[in-house]
Formats: sequence, C-alpha cells, structure tokens
Amino acid sequence: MGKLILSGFDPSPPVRAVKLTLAALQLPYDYVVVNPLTKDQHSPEYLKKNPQHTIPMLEDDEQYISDSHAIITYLARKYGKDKALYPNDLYQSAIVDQRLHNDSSTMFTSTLLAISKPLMFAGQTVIEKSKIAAVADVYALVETLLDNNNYVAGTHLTIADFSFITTIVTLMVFLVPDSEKYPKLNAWLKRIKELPYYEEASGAGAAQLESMLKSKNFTIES
Ligand SMILES: N[C@@H](CCC(=O)N[C@@H](CS)C(=O)NCC(=O)O)C(=O)O
Repeated sequence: MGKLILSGFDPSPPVRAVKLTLAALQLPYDYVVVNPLTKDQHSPEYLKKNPQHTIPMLEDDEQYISDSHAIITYLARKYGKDKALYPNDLYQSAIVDQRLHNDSSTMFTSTLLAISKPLMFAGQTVIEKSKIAAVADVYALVETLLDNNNYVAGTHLTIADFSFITTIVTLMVFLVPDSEKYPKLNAWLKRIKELPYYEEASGAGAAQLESMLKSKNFTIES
C-alpha cells in the first residue's frame, strides 16, 4: 500500500468527511494543514496538484484526487475490505452516489456555503430567511430518507452518512433541527456521533468551525 497524504483543515466539512472515511477504514495517513483562511490552497505547488484550489486533496502514491466525494468513494472502493461503506451492488452504489451528489450540489454548496461564505469572507452579518428555509428543506429530505432506515443510504453505514453529517452538523449552527419535527434525523445524528472515531475525525473540527461562525455575531432576518 502506498503512503496516503491528506491535505486539509479540520473545520472544513468535506475534509471531515474524508477523515471519517479514513478512520472507518483504519487507514494510516499523513496530514498536511492547508488553511483556506490564509489562502494556502493558492500556493503554486498546491495548484499544480489541485488546480481547483480546494481542500480536501488526497495523495496516494503520487496520484492526486480532489473533491471529498471522489476521495471517499475511491478510499472505500480501494481499501474497504468488505465493501460495506460503498456497496458493490450497482443499485446500492447508485443510491450512495445520489446522496453524495446531493451533498455536493445542494446541501454543502447551495445551502451551507451560501450562508457561510458571505459571513466568513464578505462581512455579511444578517442571514436571509430564504437561506434558513433551505436548511429546513435539507432536514425534511433527510428525515424522509431515514423513514425506513437507520442510515441515509439504507440499512448500513456508508460514506453517504459521513458526507451528510459533516455538512449537517454545521447547518445546525444556523437552525437547530427540532426533535419533534425531525425525530429520525436527531436519532441518526446521535447514532453517527456515537461511532468511536467520530469525535477525533469530525467532532473537534466541527466545534472549531462553529465557534468561527458564531464569532461573526450573525442574526437571522426577521
Ligand atoms: N465539493 C468540494 C468542495 C470543497 C470546498 O469547497 N472546500 C473549501 C473549504 S470547506 C475550500 O477549499 N475553499 C477554498 C477555495 O475554494 O479556494 C469537496 O467536497 O471537496
């Protein structure tokens, strides 16, 4: 097995999804801090490996992969012994892919980044109501996905759970999911947070991002 090197920054949700996957697969790796707050991702060496200048980026035997969804799928397919985290079955893997694409397009980008980027980088302090309504839509969808299942892509833990939880715990900074309205979502959050590697791989970084966001003293449009 080649040496794995993850470039990232703990508060970043997609980086945390990769750290959860590496922990679940019990894979050793080196960690290189690339801090987007100081624009480390724009260094010439980094851009050569990832012209899209995003974290996370994984290096495996001098091959570079960026985008958390591509990375966690690769890791689970290549190193998952029983293929439980990313099923071999074509239909089951398509379900996992669908969840990952949803995180990539809707949950992380058009819901979470749409709120957090203006706060972090453009000095905005009032969050539009419509953006909070989009967070509620995410919770409603996940509640439905969990209707007959303990995990977001079915009856077993998959990489889709890692992708969703890292985005959702940060969405919770802006809207706490009511336990009566979203009982399954809340039970799932508890279930994933109880994984023995959760706190180290994701919980600590999520808490850091929460305090960074709260330090912006934002309010929600009334
Ligand atoms: N879809 C990408 C999103 C990655 C992303 O936007 N990462 C942010 C940090 S959370 C970043 O690197 N921002 C810096 C930049 O885009 O220059 C993924 O899942 O990896």
